[in-house]
Parts: sequence; C-alpha cells; structure tokens
Amino acid sequence: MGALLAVAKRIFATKKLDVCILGLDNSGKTTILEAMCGTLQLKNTVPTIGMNVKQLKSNGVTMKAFDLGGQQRFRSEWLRYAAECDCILYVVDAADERRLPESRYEINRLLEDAGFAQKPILIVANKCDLPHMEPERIIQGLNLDYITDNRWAVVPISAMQRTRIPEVIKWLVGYAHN
Ligand SMILES: Nc1nc2c(ncn2[C@@H]2O[C@H](COP(=O)(O)OP(=O)(O)OP(=O)(O)O)[C@@H](O)[C@H]2O)c(=O)[nH]1
Ligand SMILES: [Mg+2]
Repeated sequence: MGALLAVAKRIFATKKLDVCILGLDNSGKTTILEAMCGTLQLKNTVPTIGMNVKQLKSNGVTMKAFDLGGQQRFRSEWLRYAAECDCILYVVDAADERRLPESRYEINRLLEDAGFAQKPILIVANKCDLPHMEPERIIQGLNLDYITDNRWAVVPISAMQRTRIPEVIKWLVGYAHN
C-alpha cells in the first residue's frame, strides 16, 4: 500500500517553475503571456504599469509567469524579480532593428548582475509575422555569443499569431523543479 501511494504521489506530483518575462516596452511581453495562457484576445494590449502575474499548467508543471513593465521607469525593478525566478524569457521586437542597441544595453546589464548568474535565458524574437531581423542578427546585435555562464537560445515567434508558443513553453518547463 505504501509503495502504491509513493508511486501515485510521484505520478500526480506537480513540478514548479517561476519565469520572469523581460524586454523593452512594446516588445510584446504581455501578448506572449496571454498567448501562453491561451487567453489572447484580438483587442490591443495596454502598456503594463507594474506587472502582470499568471499561472499556467503544462506537462505536470505549474508555471508562474511574471510579466514586468518594460518602460524605462520600471526597468530598475527587473533585477529584483529576475533574481527570484528560475529562468528568464527575454523578449525582443524582431521587427524594430532601431531599438536593438537599447535592448542590448538592458540584457547586458542583467547578465552582469550576480543574481543572474547561471539562470537559463530564452530570447524570443517576437513579431515574426512582420518584416523582421533573423536570429543571427539578434545574436550579434545583443552580443549573445559572449554569454558563458547561462544556458540560452533564440526562438523566432509571433505571439499575435501564436507561432511557436508551444516550443517556448517546452523550453521553459525543462527547468522546472520539485
Ligand atoms: N505584429 C505583431 N504585433 C505584436 C506581436 N506581439 C505583440 N504585438 C503588438 O505589440 C504591441 C505591444 O505589445 P505588448 O504585449 O503590450 O508589449 P509589452 O512588451 O508588454 O509592453 P510594456 O507592457 O509596455 O512593457 C501591441 O500593439 C501588440 O498587439 C506580434 O507577434 N506581432
Ligand atoms: Mg506589457
């Protein structure tokens, strides 16, 4: 009976994962959060003041996602939340090459912080339904080749069209824990 209970506990136990969604204002963080939770609506999002928090379940993992405001005045808060999360989803507007240097400045600021050491980072190149930069351009523009301590990857997506959202979730839940 005891052994049976232990097996049942193992089968039904849910793993956990806290994810921090960061990136410049207008990059599409809130749209991605809604797409991941299956609650994306056709109406436009509004700029996030403070943050949104949502929970979703996938493959026995309960993921809590913190979508922080990307406007300049909120960015000082990023590190505080990022340090508490298991992994980071960093969103780049792949259709806006003009703001790539600003995005590079912000991701490098995060990577240089000790609280960030070794946290896995998934960089999503969002808005790929529009004319957009290729992942190689984003890797070069954000200086990602110099990342040594963190697991990272770049995935082109369109949150609006829900393209490759399951791939994003799959990558993230790989870092869930008991
Ligand atoms: N074409 C296109 N537009 C998108 C996509 N994702 C988001 N958008 C649009 O980009 C704008 C900004 O999206 P948000 O999700 O609010 O951006 P955010 O990063 O949360 O912005 P802040 O909350 O200000 O930090 C909105 O008009 C969205 O509809 C996408 O995949 N394709
Ligand atoms: Mg937002």
